[in-house]
Amino acid sequence: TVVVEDDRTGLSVETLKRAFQDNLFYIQGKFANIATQNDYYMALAYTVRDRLLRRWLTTAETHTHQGVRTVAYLSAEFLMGPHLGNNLISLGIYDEAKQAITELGLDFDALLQQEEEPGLGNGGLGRLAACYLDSMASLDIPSIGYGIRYEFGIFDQDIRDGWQIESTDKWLRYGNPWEISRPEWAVEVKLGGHTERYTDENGRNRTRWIPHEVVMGIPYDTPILGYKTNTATTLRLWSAAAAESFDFAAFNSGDYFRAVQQKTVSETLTKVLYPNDESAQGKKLRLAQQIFFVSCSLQDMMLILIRQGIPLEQFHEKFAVQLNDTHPAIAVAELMRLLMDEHGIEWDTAWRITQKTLSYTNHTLLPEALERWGMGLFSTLLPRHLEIIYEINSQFLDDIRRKFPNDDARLSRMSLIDEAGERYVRMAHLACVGSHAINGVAALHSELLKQDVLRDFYELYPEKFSNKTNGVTPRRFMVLSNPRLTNLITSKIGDGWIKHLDDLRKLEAFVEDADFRQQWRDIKLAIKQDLATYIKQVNGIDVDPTSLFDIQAKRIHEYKRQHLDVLHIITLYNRIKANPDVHITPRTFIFGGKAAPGYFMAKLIIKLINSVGDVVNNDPDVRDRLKVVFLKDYNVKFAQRVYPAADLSEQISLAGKEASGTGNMKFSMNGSLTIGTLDGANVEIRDEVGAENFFLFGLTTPEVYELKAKGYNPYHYYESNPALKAVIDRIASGGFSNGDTNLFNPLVSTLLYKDDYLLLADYQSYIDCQDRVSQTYLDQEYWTRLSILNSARMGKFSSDRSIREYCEDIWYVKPVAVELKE
Ligand code: 26Q
Repeated sequence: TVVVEDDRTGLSVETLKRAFQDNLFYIQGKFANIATQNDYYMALAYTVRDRLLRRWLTTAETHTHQGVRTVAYLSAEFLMGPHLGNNLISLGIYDEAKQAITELGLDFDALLQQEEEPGLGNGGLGRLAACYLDSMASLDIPSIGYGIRYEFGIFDQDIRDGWQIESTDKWLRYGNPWEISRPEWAVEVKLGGHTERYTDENGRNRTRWIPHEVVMGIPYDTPILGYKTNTATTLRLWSAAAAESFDFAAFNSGDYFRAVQQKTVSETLTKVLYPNDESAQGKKLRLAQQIFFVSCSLQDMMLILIRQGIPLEQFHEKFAVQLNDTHPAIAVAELMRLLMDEHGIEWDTAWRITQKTLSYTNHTLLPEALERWGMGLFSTLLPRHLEIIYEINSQFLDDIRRKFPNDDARLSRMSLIDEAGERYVRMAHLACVGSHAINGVAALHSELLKQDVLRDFYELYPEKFSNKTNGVTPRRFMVLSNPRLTNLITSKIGDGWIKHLDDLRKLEAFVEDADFRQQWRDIKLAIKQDLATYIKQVNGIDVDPTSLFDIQAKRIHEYKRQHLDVLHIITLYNRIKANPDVHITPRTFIFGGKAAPGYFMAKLIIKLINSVGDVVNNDPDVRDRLKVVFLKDYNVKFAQRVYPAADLSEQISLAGKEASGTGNMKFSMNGSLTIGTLDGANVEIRDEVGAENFFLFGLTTPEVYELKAKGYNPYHYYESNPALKAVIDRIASGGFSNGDTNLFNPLVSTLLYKDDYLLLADYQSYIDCQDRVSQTYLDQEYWTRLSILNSARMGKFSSDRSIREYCEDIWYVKPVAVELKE
């Protein structure tokens, strides 16, 4: 008998080839002889999407019919990375697809590289949301991600003359095969205007909001398939559109142009992602983006219940809503408003529902990153929300008075309204009051929240607080990004580790196997060779793949201290200049990361890295022992190639500043060693891998507080440490700026006279530690043992573990199996 698989679902190589050619013709509308690389990519993407659809629709149907509680993950950012490779892995047809494409005479890897990633996030927070969607789907947790479909994501970065140049990220230019728009499920969002009281048909006093403006939210859905399971959840992103029905007045009066103009105003709402991480300036458009996606999402959840005839009094039984930082914190007031004003539920009931529904994750300890909105702006855009916030605040302050009588200082510290000078709404306070659970993202961070940033809230509601250490998905950051290492690991311990990352411990049994160590080393070298080829192509720099690849890849920020890394490079350079025959372990210093466009100091750090590179890379005295490379336009797609290539991962933020970090986990899983401070999740990584397998340096958080309290004087370190002085002097005297002593002056004087992030205090400890790294690298057998142990002991940092903890302690949700019907 001849069995012919369905072209839309069949998984054999033959069927994949047929389906691909079919899609090239019928979707892209091309004969093969004129098809572009992008046409081929699209044809493959649609071939894969077809194979997700049955699971996707069946998952939605199963969750609806079972009436289970669903996690709604609200995030202003989802940094998903390319979908194609990941979906092939989840479907379990990566090898089949590769064979099919190769047999058609095409370059499979080139097709994967063709995908333009949706860069709808800045960095760690957005990528965490993406890892959590992957883990929730992989663990069969009913879940949906809600966010914003920015037309322009994080800017593209180019480097010209050593400086960062930004350009717009036109990710939708060639279409997006992964999303399906659902205009039939559009909702309306109100903005501006004023409120009115009225008495309803039951004689109750109600409030009505007469907006200045109404914007439509159109949902775009992307399937999120779990790894080797039938569960495929949804990422639902909202795009703003003009409410056609709204400005009838303008149409009717014949003011066609005003009506069309209104349309462009509405549509600017979701035009662009704000590119500043870790700093919150109060921009009106940003607040409008927040209320827009939060209102769309909450209305959407309500419609899902209403369509099923479920009363909204059960809202909290059907949805657990997680707030990814304070960006969606307006949900506290918006959920209250929708329940009361739009659905007639009484305050007390609405408040119980709200608190039981919402929970809040904090991602920062930096005071400048705490969101607050000026009262003028807030009341103009959200007059009704402000009334609700005042009422929440008045009840909240009564609560505090009962528990802490006669403590006015506490009242003003905790109030939802900052009244010290100009008045502001404090979004973190709103999130804390409106949620039943508050968490930090690493053990140290959660402790510091309780002791410091949210101390008053901890004293009032200790039971709300917990820690949920971040994790990352091993599907994308090992299986997809590092196939060679994945195959080696699987050949030794089977593939169970991909879903149960703790199983990596089984690798410890092979640490003393010289053959295994050789294979481990060979793989690392091959990956480094690939990156060296890329560096040659893009940067035109020759790097030695056997040199120590020392990588710092993350957003550029003073607290992350990329410039401390630079001080080390210059220290080595000075040693060479003093004695060209000095022994130096050859190193390639690799940096990647974007600076917020308005963050001058971060941009100057990029310029410094490139300037130091120009000098060091071209000085014959260096004899190619040191190379410095800045990799432009660091994004998820590129990150996947970078993590596996590192020997050493730089995690050198000042203790007490990095909430968690997640790049630290991705590097270590792929067999990189870490040089790091006791900050964020580094503390837990070191606990897991063992102190003897981690290069630790620097002040601890209490030491930082102590030093600052007694009066920190950076200049003293400069004066009393000749090596440090020589480094700073070389920068200041124009050694990396052709004699120009002005260029880096802002950086130099900040270090000498302010140094908020204590680079000079940590300098010697860092240099000593780096010297131990260089010494250790000379013994390749020993280094390889440490590398293997790092991977083997990273099980805790799977985002699957994080998600299990959220499910258990905060969301109270359980897995739901999805059965595919024939
Ligand atoms: C806020 C207001 C206005 C404009 C922009 C913003 C904004 C945007 C993005 C503020 C902060 C962010 C991003 C923060 C972020 O990525 N934080 C990181 O979160 C990771 C996941 O928990 C942690 O691992 C990192 O330590 C933390 O820095």
